Amino acid sequence: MVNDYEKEKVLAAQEAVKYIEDGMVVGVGSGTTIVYFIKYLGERVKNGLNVIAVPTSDETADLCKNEGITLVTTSVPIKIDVTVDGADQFDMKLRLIKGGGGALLREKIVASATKREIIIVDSRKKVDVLGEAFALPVEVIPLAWFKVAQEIKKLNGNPVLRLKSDSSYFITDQGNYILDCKFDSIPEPEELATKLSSITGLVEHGLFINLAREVIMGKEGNVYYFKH
Ligand code: ABF
Repeated sequence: MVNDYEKEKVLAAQEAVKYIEDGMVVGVGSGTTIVYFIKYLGERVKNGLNVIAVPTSDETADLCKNEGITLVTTSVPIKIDVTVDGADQFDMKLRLIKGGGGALLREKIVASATKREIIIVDSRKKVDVLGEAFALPVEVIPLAWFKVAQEIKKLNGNPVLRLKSDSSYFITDQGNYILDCKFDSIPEPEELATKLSSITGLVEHGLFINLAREVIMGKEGNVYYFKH
């Protein structure tokens, strides 16, 4: 039985796949909403659509391969026509928190090479202020995690090293660790993003600012568009 949020993800994914055209280079995000997008993209590819996909995680690459979607995995192309990705939170300025799935570094590299970044979400992801109900993920070099954590505390964050369910360290596709950093809220994401980016040993943070062009949200049987 598919619950309401799963239906919302399906609706958003079905809507986003309409924007993929023959001959496009398509960035493919990660996460449970994107699993639906890959399925619908795969259906179109089986019906003759010709695209090249740029995956944002090893898991996404495997899913695309299973659908028979052609991939570029060696290097991110300079120009990606459209990327469809998920998010953990978005606000009305289309600022995002991403990285709940641990793929934020490649997601951001792909987003930054993309002309049109489309975010697909269920209705739980829309917030007034980022960070109140979700810890901001940041990717760190393993050697530097403790030092980076101390510096994030000075910014009033509460960083926790991400572990897997068997208590071993969560390792990203690039071999790094993730710190999940709880802030009371993030009313000025641009300011925090700048401060985080200046910490040596911090590889990338999950604040995506000026990257998303539109958010497609499923909610109660309808699809809503947010554009900036
Ligand atoms: C990725 O998947 C992330 O950046 C984000 O963490 C997550 C959203 O996942 P879901 O679609 O599973 O809610 O896009």
